[in-house]
Amino acid sequence: EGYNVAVVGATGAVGQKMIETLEDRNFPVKTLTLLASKRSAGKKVSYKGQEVEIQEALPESFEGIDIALFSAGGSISKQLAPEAVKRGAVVIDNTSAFRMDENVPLVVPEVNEEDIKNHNGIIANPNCSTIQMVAALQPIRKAYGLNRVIVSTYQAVSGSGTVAVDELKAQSKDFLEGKEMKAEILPVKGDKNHYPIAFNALPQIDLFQDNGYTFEEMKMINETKKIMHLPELPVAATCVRLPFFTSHAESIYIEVENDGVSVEQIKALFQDAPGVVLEDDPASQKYPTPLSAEGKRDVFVGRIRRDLDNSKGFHMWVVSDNLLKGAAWNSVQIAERIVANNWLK
Ligand code: A2P
Ligand code: 11C
Repeated sequence: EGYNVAVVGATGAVGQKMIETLEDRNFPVKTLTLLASKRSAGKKVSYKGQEVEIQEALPESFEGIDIALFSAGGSISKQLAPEAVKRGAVVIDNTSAFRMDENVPLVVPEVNEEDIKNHNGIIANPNCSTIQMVAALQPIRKAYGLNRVIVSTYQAVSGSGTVAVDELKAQSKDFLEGKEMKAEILPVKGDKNHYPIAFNALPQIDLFQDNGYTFEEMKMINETKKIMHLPELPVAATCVRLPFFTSHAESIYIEVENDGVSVEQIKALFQDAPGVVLEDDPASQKYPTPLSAEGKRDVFVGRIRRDLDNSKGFHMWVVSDNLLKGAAWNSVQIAERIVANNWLK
């Protein structure tokens, strides 16, 4: 018994984690359909000790599917998600294709699980850097309100997919061997110029918009307002790619609404916040890092301190595995909430 589940983009950085997370969580899978491009058809992936063959993703692939997890890029979602919905599937889409569509709930279960029930077949999974930020902001917002948010990110290359991971490896090797580094993918495959990521920092994630912000920055800004149901919340973001493989880190400045909130009170909020773990003790040098968060489903918070000039201002450091809570786990978590609440419809 269980559900007929499809993963679209099964060979990708996120798709592989989706398969692992379904397995780790013992999700009630009746059949698992793994879909990717024609190039991957026939490759085999193991799931619970069984070999599952990858098939080319086509409209007909979704016949009989109950839940489809998409992570094969926005254009594939735009083409195939409506085909899946037409055939009765609920789509959980990990691309930016439908996130800002007002008929599509954009969900981080720790923040707005209830929005799932308004779905019309598609539920959007937010951008990875947005997810970990709103998970950390929600307990603070509930207790003390939020006046504004300013975030700077330190993002892993796996956010740009397996090709970017391979590029960082190749450049690192070339650099250490004294050879010239070849840059063909980052900062953005589809932009004109490419710069090395190895031993570097690139202040461009995704394409520049007319307002001077990148699309990644605008995703953090717009998605945060939608998920938190705070359309007027002032949010500013600077997104930077760094040369490590997994987990995004963020330096977040917030101003709360209430007066007289202490650092200890903010720390106490994270003691029982769902999905968020406090790792904060300067005396013992305890704080999360991209390596310490890798492979874990939680969002980790540390370095909480009060601003020296604004008594309502606080700074904090938030780290999470971009492929898990930022993508695969948040998607599977949405699927779990759908099943638990009978929201498949
Ligand atoms: P494939 O491996 O067959 O190209 P990543 O972001 O890690 O690079 O992964 C992208 C994912 O999207 C891969 O699973 C990739 O499959 C999949 N994909 C790319 N193009 C298509 C397509 N035309 N149809 C279905 N899946 C696709
Ligand atoms: C990155 N945040 O790290 C991006 C990847 O909108 O789902 C995820 C893109 C998205 O490059």
